[in-house]
Amino acid sequence: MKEIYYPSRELSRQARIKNMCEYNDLMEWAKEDYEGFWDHWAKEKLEWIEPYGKVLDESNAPFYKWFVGGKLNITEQCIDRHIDKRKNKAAIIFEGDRGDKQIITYLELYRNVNRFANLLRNEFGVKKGDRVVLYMPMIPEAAYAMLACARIGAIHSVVFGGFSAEALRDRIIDAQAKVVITADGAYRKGAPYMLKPTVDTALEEGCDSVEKVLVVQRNNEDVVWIGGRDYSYNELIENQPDVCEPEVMDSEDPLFLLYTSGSTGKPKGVQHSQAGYILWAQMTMEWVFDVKENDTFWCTADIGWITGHTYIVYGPLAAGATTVMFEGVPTYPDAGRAWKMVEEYKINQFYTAPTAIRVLHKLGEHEPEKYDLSSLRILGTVGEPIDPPAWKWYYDVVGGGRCSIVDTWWQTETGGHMISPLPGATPVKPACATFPLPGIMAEVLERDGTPVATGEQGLLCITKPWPSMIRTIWGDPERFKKSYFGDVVKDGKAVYFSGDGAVVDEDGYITIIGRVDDVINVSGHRLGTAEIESAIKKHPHVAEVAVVGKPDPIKGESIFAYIVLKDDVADSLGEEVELSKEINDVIAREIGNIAKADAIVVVPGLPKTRSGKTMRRILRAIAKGEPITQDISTLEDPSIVEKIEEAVRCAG
Ligand code: 6R9
Repeated sequence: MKEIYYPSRELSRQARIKNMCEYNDLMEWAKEDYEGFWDHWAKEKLEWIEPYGKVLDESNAPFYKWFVGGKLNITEQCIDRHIDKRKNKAAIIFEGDRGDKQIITYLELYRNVNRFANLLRNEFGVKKGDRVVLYMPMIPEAAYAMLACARIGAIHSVVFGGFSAEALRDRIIDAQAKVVITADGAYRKGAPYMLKPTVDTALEEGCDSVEKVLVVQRNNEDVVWIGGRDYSYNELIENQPDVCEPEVMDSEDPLFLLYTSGSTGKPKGVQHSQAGYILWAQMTMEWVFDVKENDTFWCTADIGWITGHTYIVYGPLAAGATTVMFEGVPTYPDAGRAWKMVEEYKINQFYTAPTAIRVLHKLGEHEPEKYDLSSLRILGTVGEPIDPPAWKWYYDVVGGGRCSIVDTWWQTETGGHMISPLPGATPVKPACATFPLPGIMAEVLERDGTPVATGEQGLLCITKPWPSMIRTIWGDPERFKKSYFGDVVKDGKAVYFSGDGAVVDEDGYITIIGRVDDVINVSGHRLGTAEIESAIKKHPHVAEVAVVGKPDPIKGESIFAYIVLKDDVADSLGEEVELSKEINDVIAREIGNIAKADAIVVVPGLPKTRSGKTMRRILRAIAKGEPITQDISTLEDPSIVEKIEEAVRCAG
């Protein structure tokens, strides 16, 4: 039996959902009248240009449509509607790596976004439906660029700045982007780093769709300019008018693509649409973070991930809150940086990943005590399972035992939170995501759709469509169906399977175990084993490779690669250290530094079944140093297991 932490009376009193009775009522309402439930919120929360006719169209499942026929522009939801009441309120507080600061009011945000939108529309000819790739640092212009695209109906696709030129190129080509927006570079740990050269390399091959590159000058380091292709944002923005007519968008028009890793093949362009996404982004800000008029909200994610999309840009702005954007890292110049910022800006909600919590804990266990963190009310965690010690430290030391912790489970595909405690209502068990949010039908099932037995691990599914869900995979509707609706059938209907395993306890609490497919979660970053393997295969000496995740005390998981060398080199190569370095260089080139392997072990072969399938479970067990419990007699060559164990022992 785990300890239970109840929300303080103070937090419950002021929260929108104040207790479990209110939660149950909302859930009952959604169960009894699903469409009525969502109809209510869509009418209450969203600014419509034209009303929708139908709440949910399930006729072409799983290609669900929400708020069918409605017209809106979500930048009006995020900006215009706040101008009357909040024009002088801070929309974005920006803190640069080196401590430089900028406050952008809602009125300034309005102007900056409108001017940016005019630039794209008038100077670059970007139209509704065109794709614009962003390869940006964490600066306000990144948020302006996303919103400017939304203003004119262009589909943005943000690529995380840590991805390599090859990875960027793949995404540009898949999206057939017309424009790339980047910066010369930015600052990290006190020093400039560069982005534009990576864009230049990406565009060297196969990116014929790209007509123009817009460069924000952030660090003013020298970059190469290609005439007729590259333009300076800082120069072009000067002459743009302050007002840009918003494009009238259909509820279901695509808003953005965000590439994420799956268990097979190349990253997939997760496509989100307008109305449903913004509705849930705003509602979760209100329900899960209980954001209030004078709150200052800080999510430490990068805008290159879904967390940055929904909880730095769209959610906080739709809710009319003040959102903090930070260019640097929370450990520079020291482990107190984040806490110093909390004190200075009187942050009320702080949202980060377990990896960051573990690093900050390790580097500065008592560091939070040096700062006044009394403004904090709600602490959030996301991206990977949190372990009880990290949870406890977050609760006791960062939150001073006063704050609610919301362990939010969700995914790129879900658009916003799915399972999370409600800060004023849910009695929390440490390191447990607790219950689905009102309106979200999350269940832990067996493959045949029956609920899993209490305490047993099952498949985490969402059994009814929800407004902010993925609409399709860009350009590959079949893959969309197969990836998400191909595994679990409930009552004769294919339901959304997340790829995660979970357990339900005797009180109905859901604990997320982690991915049960071939996706690895390193520091909260999702990486496909297939993707890393195909990168490693580009090394000329590699014949075969299998990659697995190994539990890591800080990063959650680390990457462990088993390599089989080609026959002609196998004997002559003695230097594994050199080879490891070369292989990691290949990974860095093909994907980015975040996908580098922590261990690379040369083995004589892989454990394969007679049908040729690699038994990853065996490889995972060996990486962990665990005894092999599964039956290996069905392997093509059972003796290989011992040889692999031996190779790992020698390498270790
Ligand atoms: C938002 C985001 C999604 C995967 C997801 C799961 C893991 C996210 C979690 C969590 C345990 C949580 N995950 N939140 N695991 N507890 N609170 O991270 O999206 O990058 O698509 O990753 O992250 O494995 O399937 P994304």
